[in-house]
Amino acid sequence: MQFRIPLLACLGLSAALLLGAVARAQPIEAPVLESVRLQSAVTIRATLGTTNWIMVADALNPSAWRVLTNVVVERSPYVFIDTEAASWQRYYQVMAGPEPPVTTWDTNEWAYMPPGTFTMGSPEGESDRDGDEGPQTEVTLTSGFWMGRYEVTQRQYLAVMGTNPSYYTGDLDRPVETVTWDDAVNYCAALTAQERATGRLPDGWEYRLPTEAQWEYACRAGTTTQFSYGDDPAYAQLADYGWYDANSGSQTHPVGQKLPNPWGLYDMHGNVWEWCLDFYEDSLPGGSVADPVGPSSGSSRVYRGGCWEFPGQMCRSADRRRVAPSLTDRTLGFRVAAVQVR
Ligand SMILES: [Ca+2]
Ligand SMILES: [Ca+2]
Repeated sequence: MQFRIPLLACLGLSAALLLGAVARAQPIEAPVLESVRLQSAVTIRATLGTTNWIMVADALNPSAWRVLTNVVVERSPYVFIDTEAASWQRYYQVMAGPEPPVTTWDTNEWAYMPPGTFTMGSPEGESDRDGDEGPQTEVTLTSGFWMGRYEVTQRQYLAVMGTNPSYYTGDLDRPVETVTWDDAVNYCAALTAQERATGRLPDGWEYRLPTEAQWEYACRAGTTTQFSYGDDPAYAQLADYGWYDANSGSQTHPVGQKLPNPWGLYDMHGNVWEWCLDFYEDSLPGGSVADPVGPSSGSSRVYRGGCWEFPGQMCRSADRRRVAPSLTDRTLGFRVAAVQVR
């Protein structure tokens, strides 16, 4: 008699994956179930020293691949343990990375955004589109960067800055809000100084607000639809991915409670709006551009992604908002990128 535990696997693009899950049969004695596996062990065979991305998809939706993490293969075969909940019912594949990114960051907190090209802005026919979401622009980001999987929490802000300006207190895992653009920039600078002092931040890297293009690239995660999970003109699925006026109960919520986007980022749609680095301009540049940083001067800064207080249309991937950088609001927070500066 055998016990089979339902692990699902599909073979990868560049290396075979083996998922082992069969308890050893004892043909004569009564069967004993020695352990129940709650995690998946994924075996990778690949060239030593190469970086490989482990991709996962929900068993019910195998087309929705996302990057779980990247690993540098130091021996082959290499065994990777997926520690996330419900890992036993996932599909896996592994893809070769373009080059080894710096692997300083804890992949539970940070996701690597590979260099690439995407279409920024929305098509003219997109439902509930605003006029400043065009013309659609082909944007190339020539460097990979790391993006916080979560909005900066009150716990993180308090640890770095020593204060918590937030309106919705009572749970430090809620996102920090009621921060000016300068507060957000100062947090990034303080975090950079702190992590440099401890030797955790590699030379040539710093923490920064994402540019608006980096933010939308990370939000879209390879998608071209209204949301990173597809088109949803009636906002029928948005509650699975974010907090907005229809489901928030008029307040922020602890980060990371909804489904992530395809690159493993949480709350890119809703919860708190997120400051970006750029000054606001009422149109996109159009054509093809590389590493855009927005206009060189202006009176307002960009913020993106929708929030708990406003309708679903403002949570769309392309939606843009602006405000004076000195303003604070209980709907407005930020997330941090780690970028290479030289
Ligand atoms: Ca958000
Ligand atoms: Ca807008």
